[in-house]
Amino acid sequence: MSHDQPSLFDELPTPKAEDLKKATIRVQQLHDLLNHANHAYYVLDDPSIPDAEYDRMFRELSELETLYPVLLANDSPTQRVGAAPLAKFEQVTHEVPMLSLDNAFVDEDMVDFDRRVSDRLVAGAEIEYACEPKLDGIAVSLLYEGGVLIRAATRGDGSTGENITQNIRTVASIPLKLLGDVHPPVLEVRGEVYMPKSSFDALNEKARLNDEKAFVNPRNAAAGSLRQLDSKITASRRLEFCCYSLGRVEGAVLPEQHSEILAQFGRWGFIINAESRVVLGAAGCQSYYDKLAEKRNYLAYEIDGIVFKVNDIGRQQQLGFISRAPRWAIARKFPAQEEMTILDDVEFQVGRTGAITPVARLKPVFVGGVTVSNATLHNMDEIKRLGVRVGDTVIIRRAGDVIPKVVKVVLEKRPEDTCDIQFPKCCPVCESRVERVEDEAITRCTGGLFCGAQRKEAIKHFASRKAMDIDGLGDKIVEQLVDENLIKSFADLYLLKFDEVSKLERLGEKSAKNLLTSIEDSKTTTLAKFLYSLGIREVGVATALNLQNHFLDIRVLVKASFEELIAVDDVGPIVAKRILSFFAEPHNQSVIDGLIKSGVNWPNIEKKSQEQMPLTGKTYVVTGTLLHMGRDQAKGYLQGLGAKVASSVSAKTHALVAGEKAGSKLQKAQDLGLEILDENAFIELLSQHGINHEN
Ligand code: I6G
Repeated sequence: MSHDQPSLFDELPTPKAEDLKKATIRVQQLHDLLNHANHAYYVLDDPSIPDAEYDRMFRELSELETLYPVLLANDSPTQRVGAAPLAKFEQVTHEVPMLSLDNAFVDEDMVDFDRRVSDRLVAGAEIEYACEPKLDGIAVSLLYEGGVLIRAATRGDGSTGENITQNIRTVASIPLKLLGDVHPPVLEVRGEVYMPKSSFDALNEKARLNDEKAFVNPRNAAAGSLRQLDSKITASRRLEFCCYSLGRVEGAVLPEQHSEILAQFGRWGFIINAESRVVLGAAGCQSYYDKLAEKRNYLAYEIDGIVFKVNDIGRQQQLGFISRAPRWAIARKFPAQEEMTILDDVEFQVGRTGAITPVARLKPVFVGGVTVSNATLHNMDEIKRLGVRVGDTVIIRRAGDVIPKVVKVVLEKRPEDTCDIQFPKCCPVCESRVERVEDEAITRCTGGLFCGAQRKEAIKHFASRKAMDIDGLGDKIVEQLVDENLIKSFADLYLLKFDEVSKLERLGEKSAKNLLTSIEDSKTTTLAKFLYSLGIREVGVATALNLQNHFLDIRVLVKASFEELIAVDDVGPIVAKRILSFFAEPHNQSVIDGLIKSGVNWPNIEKKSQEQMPLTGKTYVVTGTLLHMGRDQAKGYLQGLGAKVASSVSAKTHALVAGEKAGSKLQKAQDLGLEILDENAFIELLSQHGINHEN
């Protein structure tokens, strides 16, 4: 081998001092630029530079670190992507123990807490409390020296935890270096690592698609993600951190109010909970609790209670501790969202589209603030994944307003006489054949409207507010009408006689008359509502409106080809196929003919010009509660202006219309840096285009 050629074993050439100096300065600049961009994006929700610029700077920094390994620092933004896997976590001793909090379960516990605090302080005046949501995550301690994150640890038993520094470095909202120029030489920040609801849903959805075990709740998902020896896995999970207290501090004096310390943490680059407030006395605590209890389901993250702390640090010191818990703080808990109970039986329900869903019949249990005796088991795949049997002890979860779910079997409590769950061989209602479509987890009854269950559900849907809007035709009446064989198809509704209706249970003469008037009134509708009411699979309110605006005339729509259908906004190949097969079915054609013959009608629609469709090509999402109009009304306005209305936020979304209590969609839109219109801004947009929402 020629001596001119560098050998693999040669030392790397020493960089020229001048080049190294230049690189050092640039690396420092890139650290600052990337740290600020990261803070703006993940903490302030207000991106300061385009993603592409961030990526360019990130690449430049990585290249410099490869070229000059001496410049690769632990607090480099490139270290957020994860490092080499560990063999095990090292133990860490907390110099200031990480304590736990006393709990309050009922209103009176809070009054008692406030009284205990006041009595000890002999204060006279009402006590000021700092309050904030108690995030359902994992408590961690972050140690900064000279403003640089040098160690992160779990709480463990409060005295000893595990060193999870590599994993914590991957959490984007944790500063690797504190912002600002002045920070204590030693600072320990404590708080909660948690997984936002939207990230949890996405993670579990992926797990289900890959036939992997889903996490029971966001807390377990956060814990599982932090417990990874391979920090690249942690980096792939979207975790967040919210700080809530101070641990060790050396060489600096911090503010004398807890709320001020939090504000200082914010200036150093941490997320401070946006719901944090300071209130006065037990009454202030109660009203904060009530407000947050209402807001709980709409928050982007799960909380299991509220923490109240005496705001004044001097008073905290006066109060001190009692057996491992501070006397100056308390966690007021919300009703638990998970409980254990027994699975007594599994029944199979048939829905509007024939989907057969296993429903768990449970020993009644109080969970999430209500008594639950039924929970969904989704489908047979889910039953297999859970490994559940009748007689098992199961964990039920009811988070927010969603249907309670069976999330886990407690195998240790399994008795000997549990029974296997068998899927019915035929429809449990009409005994028709059942079929499982390839690639779908759902098994369906093939009976169509012959099946009483499907008929009931189809008619309930037909009569519902967003469909034909038949006031007074509630579920119980539909069930009686079908059971009494008074209606077999939608059009039969328009043939109902007073004598038939008035003899139904719970319907007097007056209600029967009113019902017949509502049925008559429903005949005049819109094409979109009519299409939605037919219950074509995959055709929701938004798609029905798109179909109406595109085809204008039902005679054109029923003859549309696949190519013509996929030219409609938001109609993809799957939806197009569903529409084609619906209109190809002779039975459905006669249902439509029958309804039109009964007098169902809608006004003709004129094709709008381009000027009347100024939002063409833009996709909007509407979320939260709008105070001046319904969400469907808002969607209708947008579609009328040519916009597409989608149900979920993605990079393709142009803007989000966010009403009150907007939850995870708002969070995601903020994450993506999308335009967000509150209700006033939306009303302004409408009025710019000549729409007055009050008309
Ligand atoms: O576990 C906790 C959750 C939230 C806390 C806490 C907190 O403040 C919002 N604060 C302290 C002081 C402790 N645990 C010990």
